Amino acid sequence: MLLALLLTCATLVAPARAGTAPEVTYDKYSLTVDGRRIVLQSAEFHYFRLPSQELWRDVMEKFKAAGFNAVSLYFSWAYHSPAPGVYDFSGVRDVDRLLRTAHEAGLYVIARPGPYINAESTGGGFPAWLKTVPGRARSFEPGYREAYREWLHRINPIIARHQVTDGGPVILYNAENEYQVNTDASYMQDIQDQARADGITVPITTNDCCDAGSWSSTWATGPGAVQIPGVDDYPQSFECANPGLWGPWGEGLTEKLRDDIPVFAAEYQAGAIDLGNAGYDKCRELTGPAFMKFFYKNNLIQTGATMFSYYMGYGGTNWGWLAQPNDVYTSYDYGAAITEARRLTPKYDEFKRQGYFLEAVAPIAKTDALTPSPAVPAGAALTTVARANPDTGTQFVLVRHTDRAATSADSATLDWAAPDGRYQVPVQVKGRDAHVLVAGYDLGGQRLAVSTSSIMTHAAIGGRDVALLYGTAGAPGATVLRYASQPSVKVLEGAVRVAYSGGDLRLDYAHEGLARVLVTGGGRRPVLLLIGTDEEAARFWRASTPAGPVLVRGTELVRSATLRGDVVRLKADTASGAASGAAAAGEVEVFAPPSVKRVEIGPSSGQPASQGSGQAATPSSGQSVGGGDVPVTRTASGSLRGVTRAPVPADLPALTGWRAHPEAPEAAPAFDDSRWKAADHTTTTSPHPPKTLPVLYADDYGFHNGNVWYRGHFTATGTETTIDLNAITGLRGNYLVWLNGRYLGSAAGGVEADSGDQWTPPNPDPGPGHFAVPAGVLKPGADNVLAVLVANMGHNDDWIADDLRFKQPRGLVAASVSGTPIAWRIQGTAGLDKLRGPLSTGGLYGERTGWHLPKYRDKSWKEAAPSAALTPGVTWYRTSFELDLPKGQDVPVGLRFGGDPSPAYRVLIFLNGWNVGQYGADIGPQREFSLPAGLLNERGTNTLALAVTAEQPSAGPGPLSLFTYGNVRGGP
Ligand code: IPT
Repeated sequence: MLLALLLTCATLVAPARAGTAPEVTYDKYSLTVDGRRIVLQSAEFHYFRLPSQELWRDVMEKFKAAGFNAVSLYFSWAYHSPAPGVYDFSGVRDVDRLLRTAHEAGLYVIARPGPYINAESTGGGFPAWLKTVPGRARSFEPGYREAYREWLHRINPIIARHQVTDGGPVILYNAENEYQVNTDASYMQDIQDQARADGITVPITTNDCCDAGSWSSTWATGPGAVQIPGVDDYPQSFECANPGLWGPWGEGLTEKLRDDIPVFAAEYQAGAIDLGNAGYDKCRELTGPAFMKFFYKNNLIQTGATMFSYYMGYGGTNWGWLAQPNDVYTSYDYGAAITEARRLTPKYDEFKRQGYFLEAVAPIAKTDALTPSPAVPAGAALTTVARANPDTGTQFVLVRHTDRAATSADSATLDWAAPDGRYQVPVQVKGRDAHVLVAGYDLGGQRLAVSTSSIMTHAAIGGRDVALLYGTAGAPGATVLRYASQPSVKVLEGAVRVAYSGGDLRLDYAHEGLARVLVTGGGRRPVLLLIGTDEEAARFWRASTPAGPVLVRGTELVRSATLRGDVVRLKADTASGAASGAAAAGEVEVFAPPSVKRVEIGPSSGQPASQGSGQAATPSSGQSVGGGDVPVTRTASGSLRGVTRAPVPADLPALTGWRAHPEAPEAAPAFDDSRWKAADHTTTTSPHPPKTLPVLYADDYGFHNGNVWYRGHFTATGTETTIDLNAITGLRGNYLVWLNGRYLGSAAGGVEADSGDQWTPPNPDPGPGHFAVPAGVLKPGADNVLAVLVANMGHNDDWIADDLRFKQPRGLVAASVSGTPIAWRIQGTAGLDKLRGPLSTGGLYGERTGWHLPKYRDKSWKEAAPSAALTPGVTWYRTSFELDLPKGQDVPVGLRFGGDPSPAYRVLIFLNGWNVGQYGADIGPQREFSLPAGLLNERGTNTLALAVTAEQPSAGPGPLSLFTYGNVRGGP
């Protein structure tokens, strides 16, 4: 028995021996990677929502710079597979490069290839062709089984060759996604068996939703059980319109699912989908720093969680037809810490404060609950919760309001029985906040007895410790350090009271600005204490170099640093500097070893300069393309302080020279549709039986994305009076109808709610459109043509694994012209755009003819701006513009619609041929669209094309303009 136990422990936590491959193990406390316990601090990123490989690096470097040590990656099957057996992993779909980039950025990877991913992505990640495959999706049924195995056998080997055991970044493999409805153990087991067969050796996880008991604990040892189940938590809900909410969906404490595994917050809310069209700024507020401080710290200390993956770290864009139509529009900004345009927000600052702490203070990776926690005086409005590391004794104490929702400022003196003695120390919680305080900690060469400031980070730099502590502006703080004899203390900046007695050096202060205290002697190496407010602390960056860490105060972002000779070289982004007139704004201060005398800012010298940013400078050149030398002076703190160079302003051209062309020749009776597919199926594999024959479901004819055209030919008797149609488009979709070239009007298409589910039968009349046959339009005895343009807004997800929603048809689902037989033809996307992939291009005439592509010659089109009046149908606009954005700077550019949006039209936006979004009052609240570098030619010609579908006469969607989201010197 004992031997068995020992063996189990050995297999779970054995550190890698020298010379063997690193391995990923775990015990009840935490993951151990290559012999080192880690707190997993991961953020979610969807490469498919950022179609620009160079920008993947930017996002991941920003994650790393915030103290994340991992990135969680869904892989979207739909993004890679246009048809059964056809897969593409090139260009923006090059996931080998993605995984390499993660590795280069210094991040571990949680690989989440589904097969089902949800993610508000079309089909929940399922390719639409899967809708025509028999066998219930997300089950072990034949049909689906062959299909998902095909995907896994394509994606798994790529993931496998990037595992940590092979020198790559992948440490975990997540099977399926929130698979808690209609669960099928054989399926769940098979996903894991396929992964193992394909060479996946790292632990397998899964993310449970809602009912944390289901999959993980009930079947903990049976078929389908994974090694490390985790839980998804979204305590703030998705009600962005009401950002003052406080945990409407629970306390957000991640459950411990099994005794032998760490607590794993597999998806923890870090933003929200904008269900109510409130705009993502409101979502960012709903999930802002106050929420992060309270909920994340509670989770850390109350549950002892050591595995966190925050959803989303960066949201991105539902470009093309990537969106699942019911919950999202083009932007998937998500109110995340990093915006869609890759800008950093106050949420990023909070991630950085927490992430740096988890990274620097190693004992937090292994703790048990500790009682009693430090005492709060009776009647105080505050509560403490404590944990301690069983090996070091280090204590971690959460201080928060007793009433979770309290917004008051409350203070108390804690009576703290810490490992080094008993201390009375002041704490304050101001508004919705919480603090994690530390006692009994070997902080570098120091002994921290107790502190009521939070530790952000500390580093041994040049023979001394530099420790960064912080607290709420104005709140009192006390820090006690232990010494063998009385040290000498110099308060360099700030108001700090110093007292020494019996080995305790006690500092008392209020958090204001940034206080600096230098302590030398006392039997220890020197320490520089930097004690700031939350805001001051967030201005610091920590970067590792082979010669040890450096700390940097200021700049927008420090991506990495190198030390060579007397030079520290920062790969940093700077937004302002001396040239801006506000010298202090561009200040940079570097804490490096004393041998360092010079500061350079530019591309890192250790790696090849990235595209467009020029060659790396040599230390002696004194100039570098990305920023160059920063003149510095040495401060009393021993740091180097200077002012960075400001970025060059970026000029954007006005959008002029528009040309327009009407589309929709398909509406005209004489249009030649003889090469279109005949829509003549009489059967379908769809679980939704057809209401009229032939079956008109677009997916059944291989047309899966974007608009689809139907032309129905019938020999009129002359007595037809009504045209009765029914179409399913997904939410926000519509369809337009012409008879013999006469526009009859439009109707709204059926939506997900119409598909029914396992409890409710499908709506028999999902997207009705009834049109009277106008007098004089029919040609009795001759060929009459009914033309219908149906929007396909994307495919429903399969969250409840019932097939009915996911397999809800798109396109016409019923059609009748007073009972007269109709012969149908159908046309959607023409061919596959290999560069842009299966989700970019739909079936509009202009798309089939290449009007959206840069090379199309539009000289014959008439000059007209997109604000001109619209008639029903489709009108295209094109223009081109030249950019000459400054080199070595990161200037994200957007496109803004300036007019009042109308529900009368919808606009597809193409940048250099890439569908970058959809605009319209019915589509969502979005007015600004990101034009990501990579798709955008930052120094050269760009083409914009708009396809405007108007369902009624109206003013056009213009005027349009370009704008910048920001401008920094530096960049990825
Ligand atoms: C959970 C999904 O796992 C994830 O893919 C995404 O859809 C996210 O939520 C919401 O943005 S679903 C959970 C909220 C029930």
